Amino acid sequence: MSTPPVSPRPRLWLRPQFSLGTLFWLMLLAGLAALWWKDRSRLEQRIAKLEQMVAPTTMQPLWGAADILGPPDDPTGGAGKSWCPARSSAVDWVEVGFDSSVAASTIDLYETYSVGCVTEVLVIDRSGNETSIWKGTDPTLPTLRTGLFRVPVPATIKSVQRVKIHVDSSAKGSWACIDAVGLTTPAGKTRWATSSTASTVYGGGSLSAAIEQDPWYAIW
Ligand SMILES: [Ca+2]
Repeated sequence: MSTPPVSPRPRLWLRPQFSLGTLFWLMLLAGLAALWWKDRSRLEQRIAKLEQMVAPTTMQPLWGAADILGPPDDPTGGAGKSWCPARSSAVDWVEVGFDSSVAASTIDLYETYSVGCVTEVLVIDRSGNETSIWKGTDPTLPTLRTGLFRVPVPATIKSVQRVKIHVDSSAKGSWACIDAVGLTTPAGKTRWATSSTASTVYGGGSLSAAIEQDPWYAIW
């Protein structure tokens, strides 16, 4: 009489089995780990906030060369988001550049703090030649501490990419600051300055600034 074949016994590691008790403990451990992680993240956020309150490390410099770049962002004239010369009663200048030449009909000067201090506006071509397009007594009237001076661009100037602005605050006795400089086309489109160099800067910061352009491969 022959012995019946014995079927192969399945390997235990292929069939993991957990009791309900084991599953319960595993779920409890996972829940506790999630709660610990969430609580730790909140604690880190609170510590970072407290550190920032006690010793701010991300404070933005104010009144610098960079503060004349881009669209206006100093609506009160006292927020520090304007280029400001070092001295309150002095003659100074600031030069701004744009990404490309613009067939502008006006150069828009967003003056702040001591409004009405512009004495001359010049356009600089690619060879560095300066052409004065306005000179005189700044007619801009302040609204609180802001004022917009639209300087007409003569028809002889076909395009603008660099502008130099002279200010004199001697008669006002207070800082002649500029929030932004725009080039507005006859169609009403405005481009904003992307680089600047100044004679002096309030607070001893850098005399020049530029908005970094994204490299061509950034679009990918
Ligand atoms: Ca500004």
